[in-house]
Amino acid sequence: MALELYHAAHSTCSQKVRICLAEKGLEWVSRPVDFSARENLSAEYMRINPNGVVPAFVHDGTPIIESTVMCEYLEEVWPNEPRLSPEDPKKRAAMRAWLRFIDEVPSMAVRVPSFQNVFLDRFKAMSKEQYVEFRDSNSLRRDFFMRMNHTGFSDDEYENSMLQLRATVDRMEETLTREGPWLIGQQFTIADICVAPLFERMQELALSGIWEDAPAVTDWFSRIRARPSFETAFYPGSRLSEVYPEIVVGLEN
Ligand SMILES: N[C@@H](CCC(=O)N[C@@H](CS)C(=O)NCC(=O)O)C(=O)O
Repeated sequence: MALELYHAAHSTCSQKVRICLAEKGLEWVSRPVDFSARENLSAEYMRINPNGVVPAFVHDGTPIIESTVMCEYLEEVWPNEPRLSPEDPKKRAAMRAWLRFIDEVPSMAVRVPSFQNVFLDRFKAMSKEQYVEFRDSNSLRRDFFMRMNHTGFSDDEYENSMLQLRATVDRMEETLTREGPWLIGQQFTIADICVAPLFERMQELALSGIWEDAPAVTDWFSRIRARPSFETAFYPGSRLSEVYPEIVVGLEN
């Protein structure tokens, strides 16, 4: 069964699907999407993912989009290799609540420091007119690029994203302390997978101080990083520090 993954090496949403694929031991065909060439907004790609974002995969000719939905799809089509969701409906509901929270809160919040501290230079290099043209070419993301503006997010917006990331850590710390070692107790699930690349991103952005006083989260992150699937998903060249070495190294100081 051919599984073609449209993705970007350093995109956190792509990384979570790649962890899931690696956990399941599935073969896939790589279809890289180049943001700088705006391939994500090309008519050809928009036929696969009308949201103009990565990842997406095409499985036996059918496009499947939304990274969390894609992880759940993999779980449904390949349920036991290994199982990555609980059988008990109450625990499944708890997992899905985490997935919703992860999509709505930290996945959104982490974009602010990512763009502010790393990707912004790419936009600053544009003239005002080029930026407006770029911003307006993507109606679904226009609001985000309005808020970022040509010169960066407001202090309030940046602070708000930090508070949301900290609230995520607090919620995870409480859950992991009460019923770890994973977010859904004994079972490693898609919920752990979906939030892990956000921690890797924060670490690369020199934001690991957000969880330095959260021992259960620190332990959770080191265990998830030690899984072979993590290494497979973060193949050489897929870390932010490899794509933007000159910027990310500067963040450490
Ligand atoms: N809800 C979507 C979000 C996907 C998303 O935002 N992808 C980012 C990369 S992580 C993207 O494609 N960005 C394109 C851009 O910045 O123009 C999902 O989870 O698949």
